[in-house]
Amino acid sequence: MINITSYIEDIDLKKIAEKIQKNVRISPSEGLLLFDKAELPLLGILSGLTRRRINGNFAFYNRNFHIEPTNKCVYNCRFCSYHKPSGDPESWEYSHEQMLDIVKRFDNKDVTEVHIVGGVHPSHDLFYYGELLRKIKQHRPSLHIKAFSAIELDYMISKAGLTIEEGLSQLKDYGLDSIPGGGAEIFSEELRKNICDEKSSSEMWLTIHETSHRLGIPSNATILYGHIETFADRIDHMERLRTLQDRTGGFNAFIPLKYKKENNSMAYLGEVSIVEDLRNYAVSRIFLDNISHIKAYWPMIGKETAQLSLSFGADDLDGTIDDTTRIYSMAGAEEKNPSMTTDEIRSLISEAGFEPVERDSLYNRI
Ligand code: V47
Ligand code: SF4
Repeated sequence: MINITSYIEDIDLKKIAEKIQKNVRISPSEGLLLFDKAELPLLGILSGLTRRRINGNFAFYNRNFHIEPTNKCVYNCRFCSYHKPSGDPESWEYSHEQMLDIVKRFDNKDVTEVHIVGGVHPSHDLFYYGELLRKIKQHRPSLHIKAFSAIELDYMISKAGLTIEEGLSQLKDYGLDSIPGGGAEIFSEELRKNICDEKSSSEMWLTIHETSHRLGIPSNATILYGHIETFADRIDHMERLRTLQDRTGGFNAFIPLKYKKENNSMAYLGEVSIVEDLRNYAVSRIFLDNISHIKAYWPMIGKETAQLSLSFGADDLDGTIDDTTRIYSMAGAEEKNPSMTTDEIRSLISEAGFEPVERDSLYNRI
């Protein structure tokens, strides 16, 4: 095997590379150094080592669709292009029947998962959403329901007058199988005050995920990057996730979400480059040594960057989607009507030199 460290001149980077080669965890300050100093090719090699150790040459995808129950939201995050106040002509709100109709459109298709995330509706509580889950499970018991960001959960559970533990355990009984990673944004309390002051705190986000893991409900984690955060803020965010994962082991995947600038009030910031996206995937893969999967969410970054990300630590492209999400197209994402056939997603992966593997929501091979 080539000793890659002999090619690295910077003494600090050389030490970090040696650690990664030996499968030794890197510290937050070493993670920061990678962000500050490591060039893209080196990050590709180092993240490739970790990626191969955890996921071999496999790249995963699933067959899924989304339901976005409403874009009405009690909050007003500065980066969000999606939410609208009640009464706005662009706002929507589906009834249970309309959402079941979306589920029924997939009756003859081999989908395995429905992803349900929307705005925080002022008048819907846990019992309203619990009934929705019950109806979906009654219609198609085998469909895995991954639903509700921690922000939606916090609101619907407190509106129902329950504790987080009671609420999550009731939702599990209604049919909740796992929780998506949204709402994490960036954990720095100072930045949260600036970009999403009203929504649940970082501490609450982490408590909800920790409680769900303890109740046997796995979840994902996200980071919103490429806005006003520093590299140190990204590392702080990942360190809080890594510490929680050491305690529970309940996170399935980490999903870096790139800030997109259309139709929101932070557009003046612009967007980071594809090089920055790839560097971010790579450092995430190396730093989060205890989260098995790094997801490149293709409707957000586009098919080509998602394909490239497989060589920078990502091992999961999420799913076929079938044109059922608007969150990113409203924020100016590459994919306006995101949809991929299984053949397309598989050849995207093979073309990049990886082996496509269809997975279920818990990353079992199908
Ligand atoms: O929390 C909102 C983000 C998230 C913008 O768990 C934006 O499998 C970029 O969490 N630019 C919701 N991002 C989506 C989400 C998600 C997506 C795919 C898969 C999974 C999963 C979870 O979308 C929000 C927020 O961080 N977001 N506005 C924007 N302008
Ligand atoms: Fe509401 Fe979520 Fe948009 Fe924030 S990001 S305004 S919580 S829909």
